Amino acid sequence: RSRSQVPPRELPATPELKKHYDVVIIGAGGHGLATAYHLAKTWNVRSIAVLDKGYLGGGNTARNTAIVRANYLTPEGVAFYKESMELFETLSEELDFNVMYTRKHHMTLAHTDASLRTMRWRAEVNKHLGVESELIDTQRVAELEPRLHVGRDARYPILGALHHPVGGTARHDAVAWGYAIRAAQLGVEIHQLTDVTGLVIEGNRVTQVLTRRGAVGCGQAVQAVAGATSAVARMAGLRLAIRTVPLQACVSQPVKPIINSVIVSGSLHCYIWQSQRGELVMGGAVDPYPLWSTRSTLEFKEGLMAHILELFPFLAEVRVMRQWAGMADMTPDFAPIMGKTPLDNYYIDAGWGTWGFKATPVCGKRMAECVATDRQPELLAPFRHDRFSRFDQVGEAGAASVGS
Ligand code: PYC
Repeated sequence: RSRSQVPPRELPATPELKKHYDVVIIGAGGHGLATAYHLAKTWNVRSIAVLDKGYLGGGNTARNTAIVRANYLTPEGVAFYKESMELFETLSEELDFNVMYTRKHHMTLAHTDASLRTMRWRAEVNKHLGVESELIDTQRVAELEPRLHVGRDARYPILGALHHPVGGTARHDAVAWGYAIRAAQLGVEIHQLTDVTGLVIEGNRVTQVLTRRGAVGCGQAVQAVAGATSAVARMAGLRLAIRTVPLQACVSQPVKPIINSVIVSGSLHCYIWQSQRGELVMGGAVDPYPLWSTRSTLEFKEGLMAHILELFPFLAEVRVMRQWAGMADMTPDFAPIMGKTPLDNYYIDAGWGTWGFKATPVCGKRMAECVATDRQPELLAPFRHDRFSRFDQVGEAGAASVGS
């Protein structure tokens, strides 16, 4: 196609903040932007403002490690992430913006009989719901990832793995920018550096969103602020079953292609994959204490590397280039909190712990449906905020990668 046909890749200039919008979305991360895009595109809502205290895609969207997969444990979780993976497959075409979605073999290693059992369980649930997953033995693991140390002399020898051949990665910033640019072209206003300081509630409705740039009236409001969920929910008078803890990660200096797949070890609390630039992307479990901080620690790096080197001893000379942390809003059942709330016109997209990025497309699509129809979509029904008081939890802990 000719240069004049290339769609815009920049955000249009931001207009003045208006006094009222049909929908105000708090949080210009991937989820908020995807919701705005689908509200505008699918449901023809054109008066939408997305507000963010920082810059777009600058919170947890910028801090995750870009892995996408659907190999969850519960039927509810698998169905949800399956739809997200399907949307990822065509997202670059949908947005006419290259989100660098790349399929990679995803292997969750089992080092104990107990984890082999969980992997088999996940594989069976996955297959039943049409998600490609299977339990494989050590020899097959070695064929797929020849440089992985699979010897019996390892401290925790690898007994097998849950193999998810359709897992992958996508460029997290590109996902946020793609949704933002296309939403803005449809008339969505994205107001960065616009902290929300309070909500005015009249009757059972949020009527105004207070920002440091003034009050904004709203027909409906959505919060999608991973990491700050509890603070914003409190403005709406909601107390959620969420505990916020840092989740750290790091990348190495770039090296030539040496690792093909995404490798996760729940027992060793680590995961690793290699980016298109050659950097090794690595992370571990959440920090063992609640904290609102995105600082990263030496303790994390030392602990993580000890485990990474058990899997790939030859990486000992590779240098870590940078490290960081995001804020993980952990729920007791390791599943999100989504959809309608006790307020008539307030909707929530939260509880993203260590599993939020891969849900971005499905959240956008289904949260937009929820807001536009004012009904909880079937796919989101299991994730209602009040499931904890109804003893109806989703129980996804066995599939939360290394999140616990
Ligand atoms: O759920 O795949 C995952 C994941 C990897 C790192 C953090 N979460």
